[in-house]
Amino acid sequence: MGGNCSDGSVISTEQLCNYILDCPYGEDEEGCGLLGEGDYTLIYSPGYPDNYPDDVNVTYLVGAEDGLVLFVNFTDFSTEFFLDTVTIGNGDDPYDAGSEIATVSGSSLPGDIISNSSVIWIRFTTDGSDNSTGFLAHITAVNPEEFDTCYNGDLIPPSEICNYEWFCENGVDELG
Ligand SMILES: [Ca+2]
Ligand SMILES: [Ca+2]
Ligand SMILES: [Ca+2]
Repeated sequence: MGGNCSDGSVISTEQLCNYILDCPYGEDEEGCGLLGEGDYTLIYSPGYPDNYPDDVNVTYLVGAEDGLVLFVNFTDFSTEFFLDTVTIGNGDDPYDAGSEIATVSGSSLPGDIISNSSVIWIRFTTDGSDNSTGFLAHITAVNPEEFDTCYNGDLIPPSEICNYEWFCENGVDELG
């Protein structure tokens, strides 16, 4: 390793396995330790808890052991609505639009999210003006068998059960 990317660009040792894709092809996050059941990591916007800069385009990658999924709980969230966004997806390819789970922005705390794969990507992009404090997320590796599911198989975060809002397409999370 030594901090060099395959295209010749140089990164510091702190940038290896820090959950942030620093090399152009993300090889600095390959072969890193995976979260075991109950393990968690914190992901936060650049500069947090100070304001993030303009023109951010950063991608985070978090992996858990096989068979586990990732529970994303935002504990702080403030971005410029619609223009500075956080997108979360299943797997390790942020350019695969079909893998997207959710895109969030604005000043209210997003609901909890559970992936349906053992790896997730999170991309944070901001435009050229107006910023805020960004986000702090706790990402925990969990056993999918501990959660109820929608009819389509999506796992239901406990906070979405009987909270008077439909999480599942057909509102099964609000039954009973
Ligand atoms: Ca990195
Ligand atoms: Ca902005
Ligand atoms: Ca609900």
